Amino acid sequence: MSGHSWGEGDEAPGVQRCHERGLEAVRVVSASGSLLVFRQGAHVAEYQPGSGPGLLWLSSKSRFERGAAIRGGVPICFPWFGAHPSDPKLPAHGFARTSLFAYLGSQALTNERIALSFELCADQTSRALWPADFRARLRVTLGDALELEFSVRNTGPRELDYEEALHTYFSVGDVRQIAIHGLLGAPYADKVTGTSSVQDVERLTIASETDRVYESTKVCRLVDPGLSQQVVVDKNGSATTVVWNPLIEKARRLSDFADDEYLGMVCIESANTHGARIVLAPGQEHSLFVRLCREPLEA
Ligand code: TA6
Repeated sequence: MSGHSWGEGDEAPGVQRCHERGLEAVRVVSASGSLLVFRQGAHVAEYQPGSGPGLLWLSSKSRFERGAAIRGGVPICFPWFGAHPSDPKLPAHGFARTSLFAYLGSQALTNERIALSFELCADQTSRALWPADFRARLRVTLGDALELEFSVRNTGPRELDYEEALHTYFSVGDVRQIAIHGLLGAPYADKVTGTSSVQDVERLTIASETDRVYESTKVCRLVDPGLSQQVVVDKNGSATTVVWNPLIEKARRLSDFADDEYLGMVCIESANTHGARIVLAPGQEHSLFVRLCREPLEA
């Protein structure tokens, strides 16, 4: 799918179209922090809130080539999550993350917030992979937090049925010391053991390969003693929260993941998958909204 434009218009203060690692990108630098979004996949790759380390993890082994998935940041998974349900040759997590979005431009908003917008519309390439008509947009807003809104409109005459995720990779000090709060009581599918269970403790910690799909609409809090911070992951329009860390064995099997990098990351993904698919009638639209905010560790 090709984008329609590379944004010829004027930009908001601090916004610059650029090339990073050979790919078209948009960089924002403002009093609130900095942001880098690749046009391919409308992929938010870097986010640095104010001072302190970047919030998002990016593998040192990630590929940055047209059509290749970027390992880290916030991949957009659409219109399916994980492996394609019937064709293993199709890319995991759908085609949006390797498609060239159109860059629609930037906007200066109140409270010195800056918003970037990207769009992907169905075309013959996408229809060969998924026979549907859609208009997908990502709006990224940099302010005292990072807000991402992924919206899909059904522009065709038939019902649209899809899965989606903002597959966020967070940087952590040491994954063995973190705890994820907010999932207590949520049922989940454990993709490592193939079983189903319910989160029965408040603090979800990572001691082995973890790949869990929670039925949860709630706010999560990533408590990270290693970086002396916590990150609040708030969301709307998402019925599923996925928590993933490959730990060492799976990390070793991934070519774009250095063997010891699993220690410095965890995915908390805001999704609609595993029974929480989105179904849109012609003309209907759905938005998945995520707000990421770094806070000091609570005393
Ligand atoms: O979100 C968890 C997951 O589905 C895992 O099963 C693992 O495959 C991870 O995504 C990585 O996906 P990717 O396609 O980015 O390699």
